[in-house]
Amino acid sequence: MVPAWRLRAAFARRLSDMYGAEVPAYTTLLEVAGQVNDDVLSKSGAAAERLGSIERVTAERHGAIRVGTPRELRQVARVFGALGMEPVGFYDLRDAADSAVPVVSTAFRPVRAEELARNPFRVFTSLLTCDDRRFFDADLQARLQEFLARRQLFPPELLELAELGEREGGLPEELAERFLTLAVAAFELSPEPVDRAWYEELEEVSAVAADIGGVTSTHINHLTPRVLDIDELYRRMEDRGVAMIDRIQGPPRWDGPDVLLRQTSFRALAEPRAFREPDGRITHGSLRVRFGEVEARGIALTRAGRALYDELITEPAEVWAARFPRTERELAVRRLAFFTYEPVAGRARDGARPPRDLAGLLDGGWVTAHPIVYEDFLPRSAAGIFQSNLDRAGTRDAGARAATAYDQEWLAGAMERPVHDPFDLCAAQQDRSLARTPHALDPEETP
Ligand code: OOG
Ligand code: NI
Repeated sequence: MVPAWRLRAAFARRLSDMYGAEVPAYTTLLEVAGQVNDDVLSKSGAAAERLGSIERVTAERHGAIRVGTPRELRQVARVFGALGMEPVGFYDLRDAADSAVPVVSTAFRPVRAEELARNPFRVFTSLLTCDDRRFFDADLQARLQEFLARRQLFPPELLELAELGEREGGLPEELAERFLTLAVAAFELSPEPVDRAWYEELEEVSAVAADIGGVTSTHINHLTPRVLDIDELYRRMEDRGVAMIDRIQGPPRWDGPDVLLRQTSFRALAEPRAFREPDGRITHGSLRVRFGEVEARGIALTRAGRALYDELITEPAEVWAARFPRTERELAVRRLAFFTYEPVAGRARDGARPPRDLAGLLDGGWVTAHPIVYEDFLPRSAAGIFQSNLDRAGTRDAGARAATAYDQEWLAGAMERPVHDPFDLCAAQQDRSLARTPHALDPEETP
């Protein structure tokens, strides 16, 4: 039996090999990321591994895919389910960008700490909002939905294997091989000619809509490695002549703790594609859709920490430096970030009584705090990544609305499975660690 986590690790590896063969610039990115990580590790030693072992960080990737219908989303959830990846979080990108990005999204990923440590592969997954009148009029919506209803992204054999794998928590060796082959193939760029007129009609509205609903298959849109120093990586990519987008998204560079997520990308590259012209001829052209992205991860913030982040991120960097906590201790004591807490063995030997507040326990050496890594995404960065890779802004009718009220509950219903709340997952992990600590905190001290 091949357990889900081994399927996940193998899937991530094979997807990476496939994507490297399709997008050579991705291989350059991996090379530079590997060099930066080696350098940070030899310079900083153990500190470099505070937010994950170098094995985890080296293998770590996130992918992005985009689908057209709730049915396709339900199917993709089943494929990821067999890989031990569950939907976490709800992101509405429709208002987060100036360009037309008519999607709502979630991220599929492992949720338990042991599973994340084995392989944290995650996929940012977006669903086209076909019934949003700001983007699609009734006629276009009808034709789009008809087109999407006719296509099949995942062969029935893949879905059956996925169902079996999810039910059993893994697959027997032979079926595992078949499942992985079919799953990787489902995310490959299809050689099927693109209907030029249809693609261009959708592109007028939104390049994202064309990428999703203008073709008969889905594909991995980017695959993102994790790097330990993203500013250094940015410099080295530019030195190699790769034009990066003009900034790193997320928290500013500073000498305090890394929090949440910093990301940057290079522009989409023109890839050769076949087209079917209106007169039926097949021609060869190119599309600029897929790009390269890289990220650095930091500590997960609590709701209060996130509110502070959202407030300060719109301010100049000096305001951030003046107001955001500069140490992990302050993040912990002010309950702005998530940690697991571990009692220090032997500390009670001299008979002293432990204090009952977190600051006292930390400062007196009774417990140590280990940061919980942020495993999710940031809507503003995600929208920025979408937008920076679009040639055209598309169109949007500001007065109109969607027929469906898209939210986390709607998404869960569409997938027929619960969507986890990222804050709740971290809080539960922190609480479990505190419950194992023999030091009782005052009730009002409980994080
Ligand atoms: C997804 C963009 C969002 C991220 O890392 O924030 C994303 C897409 O382009 O489909 O991947
Ligand atoms: Ni991404």
